[in-house]
Amino acid sequence: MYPPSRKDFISLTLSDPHSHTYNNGKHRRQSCWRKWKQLSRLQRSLILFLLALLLIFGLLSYPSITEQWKGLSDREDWLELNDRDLKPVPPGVKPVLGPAAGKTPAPVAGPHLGPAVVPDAVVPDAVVPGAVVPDAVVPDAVGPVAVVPDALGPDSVAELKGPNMPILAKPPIKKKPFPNKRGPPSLQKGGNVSDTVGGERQEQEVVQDEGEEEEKEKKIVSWRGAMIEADQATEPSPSANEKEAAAPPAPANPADTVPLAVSAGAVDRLEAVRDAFRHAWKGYKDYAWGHDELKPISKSFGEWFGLGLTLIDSLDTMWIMGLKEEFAEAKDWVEKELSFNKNVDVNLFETTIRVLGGLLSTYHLTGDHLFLEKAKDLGSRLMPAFKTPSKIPFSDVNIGKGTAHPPRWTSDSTLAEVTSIQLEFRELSHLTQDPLYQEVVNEVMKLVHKLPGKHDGLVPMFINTNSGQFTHKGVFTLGARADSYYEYLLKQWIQGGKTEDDLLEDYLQAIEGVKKHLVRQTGPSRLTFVGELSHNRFNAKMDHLVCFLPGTLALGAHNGLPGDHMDLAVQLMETCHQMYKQMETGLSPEIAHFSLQSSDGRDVVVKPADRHNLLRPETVESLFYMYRYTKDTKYQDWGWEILQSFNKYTKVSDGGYTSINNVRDPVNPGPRDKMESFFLGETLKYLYLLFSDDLELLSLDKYVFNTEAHPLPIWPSPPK
Ligand code: DMJ
Repeated sequence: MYPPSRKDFISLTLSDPHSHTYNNGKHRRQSCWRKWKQLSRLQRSLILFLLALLLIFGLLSYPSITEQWKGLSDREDWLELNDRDLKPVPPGVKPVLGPAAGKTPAPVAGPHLGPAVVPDAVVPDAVVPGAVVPDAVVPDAVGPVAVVPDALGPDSVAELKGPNMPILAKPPIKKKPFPNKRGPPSLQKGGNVSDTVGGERQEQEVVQDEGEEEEKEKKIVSWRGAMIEADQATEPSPSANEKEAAAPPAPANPADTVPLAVSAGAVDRLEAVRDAFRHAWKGYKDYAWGHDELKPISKSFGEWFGLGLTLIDSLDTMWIMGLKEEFAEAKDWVEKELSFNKNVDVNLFETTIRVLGGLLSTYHLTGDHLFLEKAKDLGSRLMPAFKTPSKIPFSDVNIGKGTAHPPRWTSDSTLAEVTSIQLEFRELSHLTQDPLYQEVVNEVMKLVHKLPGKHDGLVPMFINTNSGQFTHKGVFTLGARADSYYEYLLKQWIQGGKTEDDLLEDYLQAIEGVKKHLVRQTGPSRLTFVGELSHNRFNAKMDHLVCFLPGTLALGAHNGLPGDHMDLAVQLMETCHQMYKQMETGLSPEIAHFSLQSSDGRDVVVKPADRHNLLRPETVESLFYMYRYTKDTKYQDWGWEILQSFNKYTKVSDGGYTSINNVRDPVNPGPRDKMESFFLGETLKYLYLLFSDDLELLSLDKYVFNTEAHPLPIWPSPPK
């Protein structure tokens, strides 16, 4: 795309200017031979010598080239890892990908990563201002974005065929490094061993059998086709699995019975969510079984930790939805295939909220000790993360070796990561009677509670594992890297029976800080939003991630906290709804910017690099809380619109849903070929709970949801 400014090679043309007239291979060979013979002996010797030199040089440089490739793939690992919410930003030149700031970098990034230019004012110390970094790793305070390459590359972007007819080009054919794992666990012998070794994440991808590949080549997948199918699927399905529409499987522990909501007005929407789940599950089962994530467009999978993330994240959702058969086959995989005894580096936070949280909640819902045993095994393997000078845990743990370390580029941990593992570890102590789990995470909260550097209860985004001090001070957000700190302050307080005053104090102070420094209204329509503060400069931008806040505020108000928290929740809920409604696809962008001047035409402005949607749950999560507490059916209607948009623009015809590149382009939303595990673990679960009118279906007075939507029991209050 950007040609080199100077040629770094010299071309030597030996051919006859008329040689293009030879189109016969034999003639060409003869001609070459003739030319060779015409050369003098000296010339021939020189050429042979040069060729020999080239060969030797090639052989000698082979190891270093492979090293470079390894380095490159490490960097891809790093980039892919950073396509997550809460990864630390590497220091110095690490994020520089391209030849120059502002230009499209070499295509080393994973499929989701577009580059962005980091402006000086908002960059944490670790990032070189002006460097080109992938959008997913740009701290949330980062502003304008330079270039976003299409996620799937030029070969796979949708192209227009006929008037307004978007067609998905055939996904690139990939090498087939592993036999395809399809279907139920009986076909999966040995299929779950992660290839992640020594802390390096190696993304694995497979495609289906070659025969099927040929078939696929013939078939052009129509995006419009997927949308049509999806439209039909959002209609209440008359054939929808009636046998499963009854009660969920009876829990082993009758005390944990979860009744299925079937009230008349809600049943069709509930069934539509179950249909969506089944469709997502079908894709996962067919093309990614036992692996971390489905790549629904290429019909392959992505591996992050090699722990069957999607499967485990989905367990309690299936139980809640009463999907017995799906649950049974997933349980079988957990029993026979899931092993934590593997040499793999996992992220402490992600593994805790998705895997440990998923296992614990499934244990509570089912009473099946299999899940508790797995949770105990995993919990004990995560403990080495806490062996740091400061007791602030490292971000990464090798669960096979029992070693832990920070990311390669820093000794910092992300604040939200170290303060959003508490619900799960505390629950593990409760269940095992081993106080150690609770002690290590409570220690983190105690340290953060007393730490200087907060701004009216708002916390910086990083904390150092050596010093235990905040770093990169001065940037305050409720979005990525800080979000679930606030969520877990309240939820730990609720989990513990509302007895831990420090948690409540920190939460109340933080919400005051949010109101004072971060809450503003847009000029045109007075929409209330939560912006960011960067070294005292207000930035009118809000991550979709912040849409957890209305739900959390409502939860607090329901638990006796000030009524104005609920008022703010109502206003923010409206804004999150508008972030969907004002987009052409009806789906929210990853980040919204808000207009402060009333003369500005629109309230919500989306920058090119922020137009993607990763199937995130935060808005439907908050809609669930808002509906539970207000009974205002508009919240259900808003959720219903969102489900329909997911079905229209993200549903992939052969199974699964995909994150998309552009919520503003309904003709070509640009599939990204990834279904995040939280779509099944959170998004669909919260939609299901939102449409249910049964207040006893995971009562909010009995359960507290972890940040990955896994319900954990609220402990009984100790006698006073
Ligand atoms: C989930 O993994 C969790 O909800 C986390 O707290 C935030 N990011 C994703 C969903 O967006």
